[in-house]
Amino acid sequence: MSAPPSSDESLATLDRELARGLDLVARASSVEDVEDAQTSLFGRKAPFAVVERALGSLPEDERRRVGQRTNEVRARLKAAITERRQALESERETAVLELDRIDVTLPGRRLRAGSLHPLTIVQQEIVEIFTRMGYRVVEGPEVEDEWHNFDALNIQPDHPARTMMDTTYLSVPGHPELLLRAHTSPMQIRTMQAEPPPVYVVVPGRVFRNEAITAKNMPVFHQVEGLAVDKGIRFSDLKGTVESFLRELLGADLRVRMTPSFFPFVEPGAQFDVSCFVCGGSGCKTCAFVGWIETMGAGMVHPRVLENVGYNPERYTGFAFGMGYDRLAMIRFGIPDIRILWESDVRFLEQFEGVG
Ligand code: FA5
Repeated sequence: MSAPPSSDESLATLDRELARGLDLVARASSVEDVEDAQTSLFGRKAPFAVVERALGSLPEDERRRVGQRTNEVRARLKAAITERRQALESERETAVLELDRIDVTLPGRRLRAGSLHPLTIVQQEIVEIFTRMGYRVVEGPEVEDEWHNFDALNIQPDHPARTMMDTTYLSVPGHPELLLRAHTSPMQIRTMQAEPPPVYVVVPGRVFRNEAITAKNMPVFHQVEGLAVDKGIRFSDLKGTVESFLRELLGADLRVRMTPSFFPFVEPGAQFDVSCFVCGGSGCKTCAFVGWIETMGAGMVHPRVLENVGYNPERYTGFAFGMGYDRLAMIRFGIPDIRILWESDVRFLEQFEGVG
């Protein structure tokens, strides 16, 4: 250990430390800098501590002189440290306040609202129109069995309709009959099985067919099924319901056409077409030059279907319809190609902001 400093050495050290300390504190640009300066000045190994520790070994009068000076220097340095710390703390507070300042006079920032997808908009519109007419909304499974998708709907195993709806079967061990539903009509069966008549329901949902993609066809598309079974329901009820629905959805000036069609689960069966939204009926590429666009299949529920679910066809009659609403969305918004609905192109989707 080196010898303790003499009183002259100690006084010199105190002067040096005072100058060094004042300089350090003045240059501190953060509260952390001030704390570092404090440690450097008053830490256990700092020159100041050495001087303090040496006081005891000085003769009486020198000790008083050096001790007095030590107190003065400590007091000045501590005062400088406190002052600088306070100044920096209040600077920091001002900066934070400035950063958080809310200028209530600035105009608000507009929140960018997204848009509903045109398919969602049309589905909601369809459902809303039928709900107003007193129909309930139900949904059903996308994975179906052959009985609900075909047999119960009077589509026999060798019936051409079974291949017309080119169906995707699932390979689930022990369940050879499982498939992705090819239409929403199985929900006719499930609804009637679950409750007694009268029944008024619409069923929106996704359906699947093994089909080539074209401007009007997708292997995955959307249908809304409708079913009304009650006492005394007639074909004219079907016609009136569908016509007023189509006019409400697509416009009052639209021409609606009903032509005969065949589906094994209805008798008689029909198809509803609307005048082409592009050419107005004179014929163009969109309507394949016929002037009309097919919107849905429909008809009176086949008595055998009613029997299949335990309804008495002598007492109850009903109608059903099934519309592809991808195509209805195309008509509703003038979309020339079904594939656009699946591309998620933001420039296309942005056009629907505020609609629906
Ligand atoms: C059916 O699916 C019957 N279940 C409809 C029905 C219900 C008839 C109740 C009678 C009573 P269809 O296969 O025609 O029928 O399809 C109905 C609608 O789905 C068509 O009018 C069409 O708008 C739409 N559609 C059919 N295939 C496609 C496809 N690949 N892509 C887009 N839409 C399609």
